[in-house]
Order: sequence, then C-alpha cells, then structure tokens
Amino acid sequence: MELWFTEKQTKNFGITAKIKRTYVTEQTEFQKLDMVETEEFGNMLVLDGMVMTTQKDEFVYHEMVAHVPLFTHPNPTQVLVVGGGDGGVIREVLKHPSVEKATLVEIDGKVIEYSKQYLPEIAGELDNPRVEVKVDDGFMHIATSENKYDVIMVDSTEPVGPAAKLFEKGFYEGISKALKEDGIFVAQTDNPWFTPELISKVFKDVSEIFPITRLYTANIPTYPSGLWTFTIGSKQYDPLEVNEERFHDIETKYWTKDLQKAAFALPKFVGDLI
Ligand code: AG3
Repeated sequence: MELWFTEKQTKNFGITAKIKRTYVTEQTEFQKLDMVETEEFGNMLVLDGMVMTTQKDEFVYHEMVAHVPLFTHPNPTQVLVVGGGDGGVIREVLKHPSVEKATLVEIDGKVIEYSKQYLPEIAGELDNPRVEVKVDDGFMHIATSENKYDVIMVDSTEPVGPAAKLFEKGFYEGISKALKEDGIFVAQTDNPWFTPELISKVFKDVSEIFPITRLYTANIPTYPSGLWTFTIGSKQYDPLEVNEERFHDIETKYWTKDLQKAAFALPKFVGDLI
C-alpha cells in the first residue's frame, strides 16, 4: 500500500510526500506531532499538519535564520532562540565563536525529545555546554527579560495554535526590551504567495519599534510556495551595511558571503508588500 502525507497549505492547495514509515503520531500538550520518514526528503517533523523541517532541506532555513543576524552584529555573545526545539538554529549559532551562550526556549518538550531521537544531525548540538535549553513559554520568557541578549531569533510555527502570540506587535515590543541597546532580532515571517498580508503587517509593526527593519528570502522547497521570508528588526546595525572583512570561515551549504547581502534583494511583488 502507498501512503502519502499532504499538508494543506491553503484551503485549496497542498504539498504531498510519499511516506516510508511513521515513527511518532501523538497529541502533545500543545499540538499534534508527527515524525515520519519520507521517500524524497528523509525524516520530517510535522506539527499541527504543517511541515516544520526535513533532513534534506533543513539547512536552508537554519543557516539563514542564524547567520544573517549573527554576521550583522559585530560581537554577538548572548543569543536567544524562541521555539526551534528541533535544534537546527542552535547548531548554526554555535558555529560563531563569539557566542558564549545560546539559550533555547521551546514550549513543547516533546519536540526536543523526538528531534533528538529522529533528527540527530539537526538536534545534535542541544547538549553542547554553550547551550541552555528551557522548556518554557517563549512569550513569557521575552516578557521577563530585559537588556539581556545581543541577538534573538524567533523560530516559530505559523500564527495559529501555540505560536499565534509570537506574531503580535506586543511580542516585538517585548523583544526590543529583552535586547541590549545595539541588539538585533529575526523572525520567520511566512511566504508572499499565500500570506502577503502577514508579511506587510509584521514589517509595519516591527518598523514602528525598530529603527532598522529589513526583509529577506530563501528557497525552502517543503514550505508553502517554497519562497520563505524573514524579517529583521535592528536597533543599530544595518544588515545591508555589513563589513565583509568580519565574515569568518564557516561551514555552510546555503549561506554565502554574497547571499548575506543578496538575500535582501527582493522580487518586485515581494518588495511591494513592505
Ligand atoms: N519553523 C517554521 C516552519 C513554518 C512552516 N510552515 C508550514 N509548513 N506551513 C520551522 C522550524 C524549524 N526549526
């Protein structure tokens, strides 16, 4: 028998993957969690029916969330990742020697547990001594932090379910307070084909709080439309004015020195959203 998984990306459109086997299918305290093996993309984590990461294309998202802000900040030492329980962003953050401590605040401990088991090359650095893992509500963590982080990365699910409040203006205000006076943050902000209003709304909210606001993109084949966006809010450093001499050697599969800037070059219809 052939088994296929479909994520309904909109009411009328979806993406389909042939499944080799199902490792986990479980209702956690927060969401529906599935861990499956696909023919095309290897092991895949699905939350509430939405593809979160796959072994084959995870590097794009995780590298682009981490390296773009970390190479914009001249000396990031304290880093916070909100969400991201699979550990992919943390793995990339640790490639920056200036980072003394990376804190991960993930609301759902089951995401961490199953990622360690079935996505070891993604989650493998979660036990690194430079990492502190907290199973906790990221919104609350932000609300109770002040002047603490150089860089904050929001690796959330979509604005439904447990992550809905991570797309509200009040959350970005909290992030601003949690950051040091020259801090910078990045959030994944969905795609311009099916959720253009979300991109416009987040960009507007962030630009009302941060003096420098920028949007960049990356190609992620298993996410809706494949064209993914990330929004940066920065108090002082402009990602478009990075001094390239600072780029240290780093092992990547997607990020390059040229992409650090080129990712901000937007197709017309995307640029028109902001
Ligand atoms: N977080 C963002 C995934 C969004 C995908 N959306 C969807 N499939 N509808 C990814 C977590 C990876 N660390």
